[in-house]
Amino acid sequence: MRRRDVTSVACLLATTTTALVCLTSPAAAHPTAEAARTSSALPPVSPTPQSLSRSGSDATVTDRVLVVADDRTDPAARDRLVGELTAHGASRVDVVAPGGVPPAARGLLTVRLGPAIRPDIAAALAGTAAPDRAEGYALRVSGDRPGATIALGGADATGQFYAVQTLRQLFVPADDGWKVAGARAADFPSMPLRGTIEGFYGQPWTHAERLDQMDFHGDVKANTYIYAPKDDPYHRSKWREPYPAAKLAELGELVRRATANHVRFTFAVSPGESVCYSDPAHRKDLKAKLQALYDLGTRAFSVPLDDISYTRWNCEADRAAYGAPGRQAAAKAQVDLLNDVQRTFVATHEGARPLQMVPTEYGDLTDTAYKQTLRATLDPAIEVMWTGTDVVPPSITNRQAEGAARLFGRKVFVWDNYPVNDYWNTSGRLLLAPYDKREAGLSRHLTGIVANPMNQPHASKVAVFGTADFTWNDQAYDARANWPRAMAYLAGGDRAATEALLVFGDLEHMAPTFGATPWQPQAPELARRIATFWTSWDAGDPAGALRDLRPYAESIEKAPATIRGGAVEDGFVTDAAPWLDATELWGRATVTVLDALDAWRAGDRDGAAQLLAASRSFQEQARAVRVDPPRNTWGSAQVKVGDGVLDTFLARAEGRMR
Ligand code: GDL
Repeated sequence: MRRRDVTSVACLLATTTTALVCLTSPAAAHPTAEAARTSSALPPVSPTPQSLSRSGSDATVTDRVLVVADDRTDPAARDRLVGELTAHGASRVDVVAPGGVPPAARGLLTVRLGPAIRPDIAAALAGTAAPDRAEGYALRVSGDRPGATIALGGADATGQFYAVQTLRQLFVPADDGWKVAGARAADFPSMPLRGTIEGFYGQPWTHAERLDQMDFHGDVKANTYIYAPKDDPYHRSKWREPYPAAKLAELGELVRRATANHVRFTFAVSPGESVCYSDPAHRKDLKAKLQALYDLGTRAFSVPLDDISYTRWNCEADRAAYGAPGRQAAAKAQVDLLNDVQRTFVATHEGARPLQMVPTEYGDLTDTAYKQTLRATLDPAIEVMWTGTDVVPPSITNRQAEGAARLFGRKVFVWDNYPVNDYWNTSGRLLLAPYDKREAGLSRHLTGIVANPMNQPHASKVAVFGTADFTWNDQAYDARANWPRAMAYLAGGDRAATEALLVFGDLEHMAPTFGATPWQPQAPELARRIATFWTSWDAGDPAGALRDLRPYAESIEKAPATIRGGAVEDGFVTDAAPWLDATELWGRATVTVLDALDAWRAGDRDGAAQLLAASRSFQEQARAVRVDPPRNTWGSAQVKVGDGVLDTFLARAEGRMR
């Protein structure tokens, strides 16, 4: 299991924001780390806790640490805790029972992990009560010597695991080892369902990529991963056929990895292309498919009915059962099937969570005979998904979510089509803008949100990191603050790599919709700097204009090498490879055009002409970079980098030299 030891605190002025951003950094002896240790600022924790404050002095991680646990302690939380302590200075971690703390424990760091109501934990929490909410926890670090104590108390097992995930982000480097920031937290998620739905078209993620995603979900306190890849034939076209043994074995491993991260592996089957709703044999096959996954440990199931034709039947029997095809008849047939699965499969299987479904009308707020039938007759226990308006919504508001709840007769579960890049407008794009434009307060109207990611799983983490933060604490969510933290996570806390990712992310910032207007702009930071450049240039200060823009142009050119330098997770580098290649060339073209402008300004027309020719050549090479082999449905495509901003600037600069 890959573990990122994101550790010490360092603050920097993020290149693309005006906010002071605190990042984790592995540089133990860094002067800013020393400052952070003695100041009262706590390291940033993501997702943002409902409450987090300083409780006193930091606790030193001693060479030997005691973990006090018993059979009510969540094993996954305990294992992760031991791993984190070992990675942060403990050479020996002894796990002992609450009654078995040795007298020699004085002077050792003691970490108490388990239910918040366990008496020794309740005492050590010293009034920091664990919220009585599913997945909630309380944490208190008391650094008073001798014998510093950390209490990690969960409202349930998942809460314990999340307490450890918060603790993981509180390690700070000390002169001769590690400390844990003296903090107290009382925390819980705002939305019950948080995570991703692998629900895109095109090449599904590989098994290894999914395993990595389960760890990532655990790290960001996301509890849901829905397995629904459109191009897994056994999920859709061959839904009646059982998985081959080898594939089933993989799914079993995935379920175990999900469980170890407190992620609900949610298995989806999409029968809508060929199902005969009224046919008992079809229903039997559907339940057999679910049963196979139940046997592997899956306890959450979904039957998506999106992207199918619902105005024709797949069999004559359905005409006899539900009447002439049409919206209302389709809803009747779907409800008949789904209620049957809920009542005779889900309700009869111990531990199974309510069935989830995706309606065929999933992306609008229009009342229709289809939705009327669903809200009147679909079992109230069933979760209904909804994508927001327009399939790829430019925003999701409280009003819209309330409207969707009214239409479907229950709070809906959002299938959020960001950062998915399987539709035509995303051709040649990575979508690296932060998760944004979802209104605070949505937790009152939704049961949750899952992001539909890109075919590139590692690159998707930028947006999913934000989705996890928003769904955990929508009131506190700040897209601009979240974005550098997401990049820092991908960069393992390395400052230079984080800054390079921010520069690169700005060039892949455009988020299209199905229509002509993107919902997030391309390269906003570069655009801002270019606007300033032309203002200075036109105001008669070309030297100042060049001096100000040049470092940023150089940072574009250098970002790919820094991102490839080792700190950023390998998968991201692989996902982004063609975009990194193109970015380096666009950066070189930009730096060279600035040199040309400089020569021109100094009256060196020949030099300017030569540099311009060199810049054009870099631009040509950049335009020739393609995504190949493609993972996406749009096939081979030209790689887009800062398009509409960078290329426009280069053309305008050239125009100035005529
Ligand atoms: C859709 C599909 C989804 C696809 C997305 C973007 C839903 C419910 N279904 O309509 O599989 O990835 O658009 O193309 O969103």
